[in-house]
Amino acid sequence: MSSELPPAVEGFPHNFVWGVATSAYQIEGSPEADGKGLSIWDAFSRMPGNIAGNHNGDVACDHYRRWREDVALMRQLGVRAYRFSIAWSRVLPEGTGRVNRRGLDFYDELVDELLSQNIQPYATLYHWDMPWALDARGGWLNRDCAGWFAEYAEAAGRRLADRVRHWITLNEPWVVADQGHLRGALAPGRRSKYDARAAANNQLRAHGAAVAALRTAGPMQLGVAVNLTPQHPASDSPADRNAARLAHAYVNRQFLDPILLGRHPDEMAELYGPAWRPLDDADLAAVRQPIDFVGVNYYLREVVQADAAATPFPFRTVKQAGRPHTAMGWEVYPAGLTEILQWVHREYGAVPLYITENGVALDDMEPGGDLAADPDRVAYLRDHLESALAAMRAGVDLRGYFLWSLLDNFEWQFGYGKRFGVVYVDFASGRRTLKASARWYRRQIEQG
Ligand code: IFM
Repeated sequence: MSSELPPAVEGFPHNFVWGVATSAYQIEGSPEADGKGLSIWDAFSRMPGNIAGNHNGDVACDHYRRWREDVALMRQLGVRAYRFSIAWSRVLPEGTGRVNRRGLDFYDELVDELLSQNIQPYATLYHWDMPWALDARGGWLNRDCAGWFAEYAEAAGRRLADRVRHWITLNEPWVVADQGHLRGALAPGRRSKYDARAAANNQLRAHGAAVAALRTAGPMQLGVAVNLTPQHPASDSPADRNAARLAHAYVNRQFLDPILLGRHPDEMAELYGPAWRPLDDADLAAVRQPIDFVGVNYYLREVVQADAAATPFPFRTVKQAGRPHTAMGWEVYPAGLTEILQWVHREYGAVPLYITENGVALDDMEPGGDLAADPDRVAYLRDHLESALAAMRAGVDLRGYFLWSLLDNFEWQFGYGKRFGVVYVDFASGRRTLKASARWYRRQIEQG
């Protein structure tokens, strides 16, 4: 461990869960290996123009073949937990019906290897890669998808729940609804408020159905991972404050209110207008299953300004000139993590929380540069851990932190151009190199 690394953030409890996170499509590659069915991401990324550089996840980090090496890297980092996602179409190539034993074998062996290295597996069931066969049946627009998802959850649980104690149903359902069904930036590339609403409702129903299905598979901790982003008004004007209230309901409350409180935020009707379709009471009751934790994915804050002419909503975000931004164009705003954790704690009661994602894409890994030097990432991580600690000191029941991400990987519509990893990946050769942030994170885990 080199001594020039900044010190760890001290004060976390000894049982705090230190982890790293990834997702299937972003790292695995091998889209058709061992009987896997294609997913909407295989289809979407093969359509020219959808992804920067026309990249796709066919190889990605080649994790499907190099996973032992990746577990060894985790071991080197000293992490105690690994959050990964299961590719639905490896388990059920057609999305429902026939279970593909070889697809499950992959995760089965991964879990065994993790446990043998003393790393607890945290499995996410859905990180955006719906089986393509189900898209042909309407995907998230089809009410039946709650049943499809429960069937998949049950199949995964049957095989893995004896060893996987922590399960996350959906990752960032807001992104799926907004970016995948309203703005068309992500798979399946739909662009309609009606579709976005249906996708939101049916994901909520799928979450409830999967929780109910998994509860029967054995004792386990079940949760959901949501992206939360503080929405601050650009000014004190009533119009901007109202815009920030609407944006907050849209981004932060749209999924948590139904899941934890069994109701929709009042603002939804105003936001969706004629496309507004609430779930009925029976559906809301099924969505509001008791869960054991909420996962918070935190990256940035947004500053919101009223704009009556803007579509699809009457507000827009305003870039904060002079403030630091990441390679994604996201404002670096560590205090927002304390704010949002405290907000969840206040708003929804004492539900245990995990930070299921936090990390940063930087441009300092360009060819010719020092692959291993990423001081800005270390600073970002330190500042956000300080913020997490501040929330805990203020009474938030925060149980763990999963750094996004273990590896540089396929960053969706941006292809391989945005590097979030604490491990550098040379995508031509697959070679992995630890960045300074990886060495620092090891120190953090040891001393923090
Ligand atoms: O890479 C993504 C991840 O898949 C979901 N949360 C945000 C990350 C960074 O954009």
